[in-house]
Amino acid sequence: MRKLVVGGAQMGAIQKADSRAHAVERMITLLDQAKAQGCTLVVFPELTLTTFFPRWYMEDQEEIDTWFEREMPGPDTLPLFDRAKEHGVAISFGYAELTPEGQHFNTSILTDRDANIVAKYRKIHLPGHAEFDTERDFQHLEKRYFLPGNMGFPVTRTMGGLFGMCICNDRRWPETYRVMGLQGVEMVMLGYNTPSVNSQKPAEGPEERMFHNKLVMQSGAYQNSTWVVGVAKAGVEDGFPMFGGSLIVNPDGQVVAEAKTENDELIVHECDLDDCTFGKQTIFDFARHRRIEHYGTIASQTGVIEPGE
Ligand code: ING
Repeated sequence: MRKLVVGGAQMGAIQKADSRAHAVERMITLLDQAKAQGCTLVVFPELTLTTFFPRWYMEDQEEIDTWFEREMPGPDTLPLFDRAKEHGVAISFGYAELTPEGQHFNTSILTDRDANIVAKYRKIHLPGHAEFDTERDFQHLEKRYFLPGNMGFPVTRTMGGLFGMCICNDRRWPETYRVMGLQGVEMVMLGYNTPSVNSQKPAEGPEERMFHNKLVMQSGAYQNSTWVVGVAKAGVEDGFPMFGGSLIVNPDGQVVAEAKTENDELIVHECDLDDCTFGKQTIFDFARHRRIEHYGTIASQTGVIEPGE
């Protein structure tokens, strides 16, 4: 058995005026709760240090850059790394990364239990748009503020298993899980900031969006026989609602832990990485069952090409 007690540290709303230091204090409180419940790994949301700023249209790059971290850990996040090291708890969380070369990414990291960063991921599937969209009830400008990730979907051997990360919209794309599945991933950690309503389809409310949220993470887990830990930043940020629904899914696709609120809330589950083995050796033994000679278009074609009339 390769058991580890995993915490999903859902964060409630972070207002535009809130400081990073305040967000980190809340993260540390959740980390302390996780330690008290025996967690050795805690997963936090996407962009967990600030409000979801891609909802705001900005033109001035200096203003945009105020939402990004130039170093990790930096002065605001060092207290989090120090407490994680003190507790001997590995952490994964998302933030906006500004590289020394001036590139902007929606990034997530994973540390070991000594607070050393052992893996980094940069969000590949960027939803939304790059210019102000008058048709939307609210903006979703990730294509304006971030570059697509340039690190692929890496899987890292750590804590006795194989761990991978993705971020928010990535969870809706089966390719995300399969590329990690083809590396033997046993736990996918992801954070998300998902509006409770569809800015382009007002009729699509929280219930349907929560259905999709669970559907994609349960499918990804089952079809690749891996654990999935999905953690929300939820609540109402400056009037804009985002849903919660943080959850832990086992390799059979079953939800084994789920948040009940849209506030700071810790969910915890003891995950046995060996539970991935049966699926990987039977129904999803990729080497025995996949027929890649028929899959070419998945990697060679971006959009739809319909058959001729
Ligand atoms: N947020 C949303 C997400 O993928 C979205 C954007 C919502 C896209 C609903 C499509 C449908 O959960 C982020 N940050 O990607």
